Amino acid sequence: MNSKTIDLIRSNDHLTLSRVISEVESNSNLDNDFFTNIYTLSNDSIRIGVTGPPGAGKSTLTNEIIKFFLNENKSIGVVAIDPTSPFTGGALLGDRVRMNQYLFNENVFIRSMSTHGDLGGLTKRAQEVGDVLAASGKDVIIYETVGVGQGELDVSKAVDLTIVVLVPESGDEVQLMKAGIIEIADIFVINKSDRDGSGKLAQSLTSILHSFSKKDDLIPPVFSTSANNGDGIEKLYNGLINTLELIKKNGLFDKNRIKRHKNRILQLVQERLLSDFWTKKKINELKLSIDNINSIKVSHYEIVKKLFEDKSV
Ligand SMILES: Nc1nc2c(ncn2[C@@H]2O[C@H](COP(=O)(O)OP(=O)(O)O)[C@@H](O)[C@H]2O)c(=O)[nH]1
Ligand SMILES: [Mg+2]
Repeated sequence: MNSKTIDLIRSNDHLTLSRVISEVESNSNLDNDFFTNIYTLSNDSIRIGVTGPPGAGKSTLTNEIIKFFLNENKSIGVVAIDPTSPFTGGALLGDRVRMNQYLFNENVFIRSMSTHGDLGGLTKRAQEVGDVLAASGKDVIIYETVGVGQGELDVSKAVDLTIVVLVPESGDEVQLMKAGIIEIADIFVINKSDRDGSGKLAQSLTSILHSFSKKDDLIPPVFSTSANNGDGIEKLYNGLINTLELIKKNGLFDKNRIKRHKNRILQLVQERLLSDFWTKKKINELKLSIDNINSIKVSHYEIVKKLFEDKSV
């Protein structure tokens, strides 16, 4: 990656962004230097996660939130990660149709990421896509993800603030607790509040949040919206800005970022160890030694020990 590419990213050239993001996704050609060079450029953006069940209205809501940021002269990057519908799938097509009003807007860049293949590296790659978008000067980066607390797909660990989107039918308090959403949400949205049951869910959610929070914790606010007609979005937007200010003031924002930074170091070390270890020869050697096993006589420890001892591969 040459310095011209970095200049193009910095100048918010969307074609270059697309190309570089594809490289991040396919893990090709990007070296240490590239990420080191964009690192200082990549810390100014606010990263927001919008997560919740499929069909809850996350894309519609994101689309509405974008309008408010644009009104404040902010630029936005969106990374949509949807395991249930990879690139060609229905929901993403829906996202594209809905969001393509921004196709020629240089202040909005929307990208879908596939979860195909290497699941383990998804959070890492999604973070790196965020780094590239941040380096292009986007003020806000929104990650839209399906579901919550699903291990590798848990983007809440990769953002400054997580919005959990529910619908009136999302279930009772016990189900919500089991789903693990209480811990990850900084803000709750009950979307589709044009439907029955929204008020009741808002009430029970608020009461769980109050009974479970510790003394100095910020209690996540609960907002009711109807994203498809814009109802409640302004309140949500103001709540979002307010929550950001609060977590910046109480130190949580910085604390989170440092934790994230440490995690990314550990993640990178793990990845390096794996890629250093798994040379082509090593992969072949493992395959051979496994293929040749036709009894259970030799201990698995012994076989693995040999793999690690052989420095010639
Ligand atoms: N009734 C109602 N429908 C909504 C609302 N928000 C979104 N929808 C619709 O719900 C469907 C799924 O929305 P989408 O944003 O794609 O959900 P996502 O899968 O969470 O991204 C679409 O048909 C939207 O038009 C809402 O507040 N009320
Ligand atoms: Mg969506």
